[in-house]
Amino acid sequence: MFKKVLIANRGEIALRIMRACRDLGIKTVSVYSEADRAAKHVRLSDESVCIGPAAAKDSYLNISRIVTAAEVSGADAIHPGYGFLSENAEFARIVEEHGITFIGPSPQIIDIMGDKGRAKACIKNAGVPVVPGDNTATRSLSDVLRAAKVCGYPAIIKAVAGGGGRGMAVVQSEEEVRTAFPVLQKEAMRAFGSDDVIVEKFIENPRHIELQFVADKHGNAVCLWERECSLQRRNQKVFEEAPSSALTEKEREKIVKTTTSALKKIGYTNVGTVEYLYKNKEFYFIEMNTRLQVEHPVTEMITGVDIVRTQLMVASGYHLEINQKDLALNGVAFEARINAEKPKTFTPTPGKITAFHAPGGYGVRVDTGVYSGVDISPHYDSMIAKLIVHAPNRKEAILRLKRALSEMVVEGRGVETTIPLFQDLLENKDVIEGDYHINWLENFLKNNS
Ligand code: MV4
Repeated sequence: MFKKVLIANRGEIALRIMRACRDLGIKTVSVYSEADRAAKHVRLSDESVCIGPAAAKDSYLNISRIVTAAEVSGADAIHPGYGFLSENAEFARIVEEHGITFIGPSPQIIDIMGDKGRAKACIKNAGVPVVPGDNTATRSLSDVLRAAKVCGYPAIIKAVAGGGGRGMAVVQSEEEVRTAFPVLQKEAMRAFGSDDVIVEKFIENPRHIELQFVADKHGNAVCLWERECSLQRRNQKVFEEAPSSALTEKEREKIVKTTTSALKKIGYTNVGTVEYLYKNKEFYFIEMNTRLQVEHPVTEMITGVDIVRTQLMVASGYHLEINQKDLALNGVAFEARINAEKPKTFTPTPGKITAFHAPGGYGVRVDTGVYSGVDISPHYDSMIAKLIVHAPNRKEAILRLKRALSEMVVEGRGVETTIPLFQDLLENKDVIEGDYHINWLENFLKNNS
């Protein structure tokens, strides 16, 4: 097992990783920007290294500064968390070249899964259902027109290097392809350095269901069931639940089996998430995330598996301690992302938190780096806390989440939060019944603005 781990992240996820390390007797090194000098993850780590000014490009995204911090502190592994460099294959490669373990999949897998065309071809080849369309990357208009004709309109053109909803265009006709494609190419080249695209059949109003899995270095892989992530706004997840209320036992068993055998075939190691669109009882692979995700706690609550502890164990060579047939699926968990944003427009409202009281009680978990007196910086995401609840069934989980939200106090000069949004959502019939899809929240916000 590692002796000292450097956590190349900040906020709640840095604390989450630090706690898993300390529970295993591993020393921790935190890194921080000048804006995070008073952050909680700095206070709770055994050592800390200032890696630069507030701007992420000069701190949390700066590969040489983070690797240097690992070298001078003598860390034998680096955990990237999520966001920042967590899916940067070059970072993973440089870390490994310095004889430090990158806690995550191999750089090769990160490279493949970071390219939508290669990821789709690889996973399809391993037996996973994908969206109909041509996976061959192209930058030629005639190829795009031909591929759209084959899969039929509406189609969606996706930049292979795109992600998180950027670099996509839905087209209803050949004329729209001719207009949209050159614009998408220019945006993709500027944003991602590649204008290669793939074309797929556009799936209208699907659910977004993702499967969490863990894999060791000895060929074992276990799927920790699914998460329903359809309540999103502009590709930002807002509210997640596990398991999905839309799946039957049989459907769950089938997609878990298909996904797990594919992961073993491609030799995946550490943790990851396979993202599917789900419509009319069909699953369609869209992306694989080669990192720990924000919403991992809902999976931990229903399985009892500490996913970060598992990451540390398998990264240092241990065999998985769990197997699929014994894996629990207990109850229902929800995660509400409490952000420093206006509840109706999601406009960030950074500022100093002058009062913070987290809810508690049975089945309530709050993952946060916030405390009274800390500044929510405009340089980073506006997350205040992840409020997670767990209960024997969905009805009681909703009641518990409503109760926890009513206890939560977040005050600050000019600071608003998304708490009222969740209180409204939990009164809505569709949400109470779990009857929604990826466009539901945007429609709700439009109708309730
Ligand atoms: C799609 C799709 C519909 N049909 N692909 C959004 C970003 C990336 N995760 C892929 N995305 C989509 N791909 C086909 N063929 C709809 C989306 C999509 C979406 C997917 C999941 C969750 C939220 C979304 C919001 C907008 C679009």
